[in-house]
Amino acid sequence: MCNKAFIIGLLGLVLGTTIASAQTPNWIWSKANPGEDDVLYFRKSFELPEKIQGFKVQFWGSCDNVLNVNINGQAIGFSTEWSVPMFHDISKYVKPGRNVVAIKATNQGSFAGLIARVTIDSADGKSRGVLTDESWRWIDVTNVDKNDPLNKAVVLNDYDDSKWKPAHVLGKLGIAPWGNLPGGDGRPITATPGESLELLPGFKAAVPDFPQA
Ligand SMILES: [Ca+2]
Repeated sequence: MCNKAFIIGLLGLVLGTTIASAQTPNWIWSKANPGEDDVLYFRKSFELPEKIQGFKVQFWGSCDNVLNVNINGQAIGFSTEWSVPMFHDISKYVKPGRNVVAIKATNQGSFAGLIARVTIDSADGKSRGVLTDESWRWIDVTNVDKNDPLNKAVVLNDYDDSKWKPAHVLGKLGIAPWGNLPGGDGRPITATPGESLELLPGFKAAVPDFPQA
């Protein structure tokens, strides 16, 4: 089964690489050489039009090592395993006008990075992405007590992050040591049966029978 899953994953990777293009987010952090126990907040705002009925807005993201995600001041979830990105429908958390994504990103040794994408699909079929890049801003809260009011303030929409620094871009999704991630192509993370794989012209899906281990 592992081998079959690997082959299907590989096919997905080929398709994903083709589809990615301009919607590819970046791994970001405060600097190229992270602190072993860095705790950072990142923020990014994006605008939605007055009428957002029928909009589907989704969050995808990962952090080496831990991320806690807030949308407009509401905690939507966290992940402690970078190889298993978060994927959430956040349509009910967004609103017309300015929206803010605030992420607490914690390193637990060695490499550190944060990657995220907010996909906005409007009712008329248009799609755009808010991707991690140098426009995201950060502060270092490694030495701020977890009970400090700052922790609650920085996730709120009206918090003034104008003095925060721009993120340092480590590279596009796909770089080492993380490689490609499930859902990195912007599609929902679901198991894909071999029969329903969408293939490029000239390709056929084949799942070889491997001997059982
Ligand atoms: Ca790490």
